Amino acid sequence: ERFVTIEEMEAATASLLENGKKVGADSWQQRVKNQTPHCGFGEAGTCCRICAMGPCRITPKSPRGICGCDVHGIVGRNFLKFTAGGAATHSDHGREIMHTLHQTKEGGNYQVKDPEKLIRIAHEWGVETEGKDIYELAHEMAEIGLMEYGKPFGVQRFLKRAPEHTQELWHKAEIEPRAIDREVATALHMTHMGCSSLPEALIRQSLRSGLSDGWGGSMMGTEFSDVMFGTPKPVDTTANIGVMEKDMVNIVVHGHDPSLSEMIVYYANDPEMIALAKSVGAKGINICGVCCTANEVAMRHGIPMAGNFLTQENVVLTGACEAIVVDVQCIFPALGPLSKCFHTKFVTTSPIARMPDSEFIRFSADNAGENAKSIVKMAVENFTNRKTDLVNIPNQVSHARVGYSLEAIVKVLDGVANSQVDTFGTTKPLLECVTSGVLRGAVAMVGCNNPKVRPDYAHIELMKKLIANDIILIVSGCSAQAAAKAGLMDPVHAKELCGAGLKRVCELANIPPVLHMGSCVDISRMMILASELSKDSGLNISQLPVVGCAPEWMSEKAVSIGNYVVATGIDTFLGVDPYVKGSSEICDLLTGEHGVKDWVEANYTVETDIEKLGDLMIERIEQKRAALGI
Ligand code: NFS
Ligand code: SF4
Repeated sequence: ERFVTIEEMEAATASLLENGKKVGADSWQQRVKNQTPHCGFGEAGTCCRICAMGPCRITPKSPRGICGCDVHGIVGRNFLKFTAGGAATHSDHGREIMHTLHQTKEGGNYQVKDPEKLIRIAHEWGVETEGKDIYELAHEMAEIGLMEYGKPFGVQRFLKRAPEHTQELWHKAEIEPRAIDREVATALHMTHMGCSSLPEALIRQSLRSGLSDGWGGSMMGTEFSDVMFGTPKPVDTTANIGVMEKDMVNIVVHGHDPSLSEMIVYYANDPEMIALAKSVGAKGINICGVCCTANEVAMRHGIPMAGNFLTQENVVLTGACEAIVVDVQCIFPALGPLSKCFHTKFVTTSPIARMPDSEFIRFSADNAGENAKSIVKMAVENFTNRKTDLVNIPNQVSHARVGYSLEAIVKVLDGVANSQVDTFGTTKPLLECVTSGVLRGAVAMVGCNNPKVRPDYAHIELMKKLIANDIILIVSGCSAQAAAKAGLMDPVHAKELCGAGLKRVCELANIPPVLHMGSCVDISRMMILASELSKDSGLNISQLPVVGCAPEWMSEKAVSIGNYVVATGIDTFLGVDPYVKGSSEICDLLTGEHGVKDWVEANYTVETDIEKLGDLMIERIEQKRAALGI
């Protein structure tokens, strides 16, 4: 199959829900019905429950809370808290990676696979590398990186990667992020009862704590994951629910930190484990992924992607999932009771994400090998408990080429470069395509699914519309999986959906029109790409015909991302309102001409009509082109 339509995917989900009914399984589709309509105060952001005099709800009759806070202060505080939650989460993932880096050793569970990248970052950070053993350097870098979380003075080291102009804007706006934990703590301090209720101050701190994520915690997560597990290169894989194998032991990895999934992948290839799988009647062991973990292992090992956020229950509903192994973030607590309806083992591994009805196998750098092996073994032994009459794997699989790290993009661009040698190894060939109009621009599409938007529909339809208009897509997170499932990353066929210019670029560079850049922490890669484009063109980031989009976002992390993408100078388009519509002042600051736009030269657009959202992005890209006279 070339392309899988949204209707076909929905039909597959319907058949899986039927499967679930046979065993009395609950589903998010049902729970959405139970929760609708949502509380109007919560949706507008006008409910405050940060002190015990409340909760206070703002209405025309009661325009202020008991403390006297008005609606703008309440909405602004809620927005900042939401951001801080996301920044803390991404950054803590980055911190775990730094701890893993600190545990690397020759021949150990974790090693340095990209020493060149480690040395490159060490030089950037002014760390002496001469005469040092690579593991000695890794440990030193880990300690310095961990200090970025709590250092008493100074700002984030990676800010220097941004163009000078961007750094100046941050400095002037007083939003350069200091220690990462400090920005989270400052946000929580500001939002305590009786602290900040001035909208401008709350939004400035939202940008600042977002930046501490994108140019701090997430960037470290990405960069040092590459150091340990390898910098992604283009690799072919498959996506959609049909990647689960009827005759094999299926282990689904779900969550975010590659420290877990890398080890599971390793032991699934262990001859001893494969022999064990054969001895229980399976043809082998099939690992597939869900959510950002899927992105991590797809990009580095070509592991198939079974689904994204709102299809996480589907993998269990196939009746063919021996184990779903999770670490942190975006894991439905529903997986506990759901797995009980089938033979599936639901294995939690992190003290950060403990859930009822799961088997907890605590995972850490020193026991990673043993524990990964015992999880794989548990899954294999569970194969014989499968109820064959409940097995239903919809036959939907798409081909996808993934693995477009910045390093990989620069390399493929050499394919479209003209003979001028000075363009090799830079983003200049891409800029040439944009300047000449062969490409109109680029959209960074990211983020989750949300039942408020027809799941995957917005991602897929917007991408199709954009590539037909010669706009190249750079994607990550669950958006990337939506694209892969639909066939939009098919290296052979996806270009058929493009306008003539983009099609030509795909042919020359041998790339799909939708480039998979990784997980959500990898949106930091997009920030570096934008910076490189700016430096190579001499334009400010905000002048580039590039916008960001999260059409179906749902998590706190997504709001943190939105804030750092905007703060980096990239206009950002959302398909779901971040609970701010209750305050005209907050909306003006975020979406108007004289709020964040005055500080960082970019702002938000919120539009829940997806068709319109696409038109607005194209319009913005064309405006930026017109302003440049191209
Ligand atoms: Ni991103 Fe990854 Fe997906 Fe949304 Fe969740 S998996 S970090 S938050 S749901 S894109
Ligand atoms: Fe109400 Fe003010 Fe307390 Fe919020 S901080 S719950 S608005 S009294």
